[in-house]
Amino acid sequence: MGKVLSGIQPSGKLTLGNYIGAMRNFVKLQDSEECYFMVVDMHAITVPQEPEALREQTEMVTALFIAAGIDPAKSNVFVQSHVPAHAELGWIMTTLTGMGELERMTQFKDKSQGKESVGAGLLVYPSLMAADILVYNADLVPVGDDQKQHLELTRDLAQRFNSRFGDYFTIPNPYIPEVGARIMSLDDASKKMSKSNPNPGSYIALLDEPSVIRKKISRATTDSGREVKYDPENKPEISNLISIYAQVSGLSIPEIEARFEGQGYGPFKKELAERIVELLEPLQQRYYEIRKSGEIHRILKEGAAKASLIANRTVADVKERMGFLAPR
Ligand code: AQP
Repeated sequence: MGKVLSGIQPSGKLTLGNYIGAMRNFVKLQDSEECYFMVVDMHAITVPQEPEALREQTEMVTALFIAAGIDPAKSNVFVQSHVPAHAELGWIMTTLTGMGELERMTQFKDKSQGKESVGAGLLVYPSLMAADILVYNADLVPVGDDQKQHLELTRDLAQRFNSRFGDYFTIPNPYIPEVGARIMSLDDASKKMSKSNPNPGSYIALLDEPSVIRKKISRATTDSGREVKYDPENKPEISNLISIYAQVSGLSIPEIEARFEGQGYGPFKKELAERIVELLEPLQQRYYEIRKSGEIHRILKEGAAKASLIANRTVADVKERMGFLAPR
């Protein structure tokens, strides 16, 4: 049984991209692996957050984990800041990371672009992410395509530590879906669907009501022409919608093309909206039941207690290897 670790930031309303790219795989892995799934609130504060919204979104993401099928009896579900070992190992990893490595990160470049002032946390975020993974000696990290570069850094840092201080860390591997690893925005297929996009029309939130989903899909940008044909290079907008259709229906791309041959974008979009509604309605129902049950805090407390046992041991081992004087 391998160890699996992943997290999602409570930095907005979770999107269909988060679900298809990451959460769905969390559920798949929990039957065969030892899993750690966390709400990464310390990553969320690398951009400004409203305190009340951060608290609410942290509960919301936890409840969505459970509603999506993560079973707290099988997986450890917790909040990153409830296990302080993440921050401690995060600092240690920062000291092993080169500035050039951080400045090269595409996500840092995208998120800092055009901003007058950028917090240092946004730059060092990948070192904390490395700590999140290494603190459990995880073998596998289910993430979307956008996190691949951060995972490569994690592997480099693990190897760097091992060569300086002796073999200790497992070198983790990404677990990225073959299709659906990068769902694009509904208003611009050159950008990935993102929960912090200020335009809510650019994403489907997992908690969007059916009428909102229908409206967002009907307004989604399409390319010129009317043929439902998968051609990401020349028709990126409709290709993105076709790939979402494939993800939510389980049909293959040729099957979808054949189904809508000669029908144009209208009927395709209508059916796509219905497929998304069908997928999300039961998830939403479970979400509201979980929120009402008041179970969230108990689940998080138990998850953090179990995670802390392993994480604290790792930090103690790392400090010993690095030469920190232990308190007596
Ligand atoms: N559009 C996407 N397609 C496929 N996978 C995606 N993920 C995010 N967007 C897509 C995957 O979801 C997980 C959670 O990501 P995160 O919350 O840690 O931050 P992120 O990758 O930066 O996701 P967002 O939605 O874009 O958040 P904001 O807007 O706050 O930055 C990751 O596994 C990610 O790959």
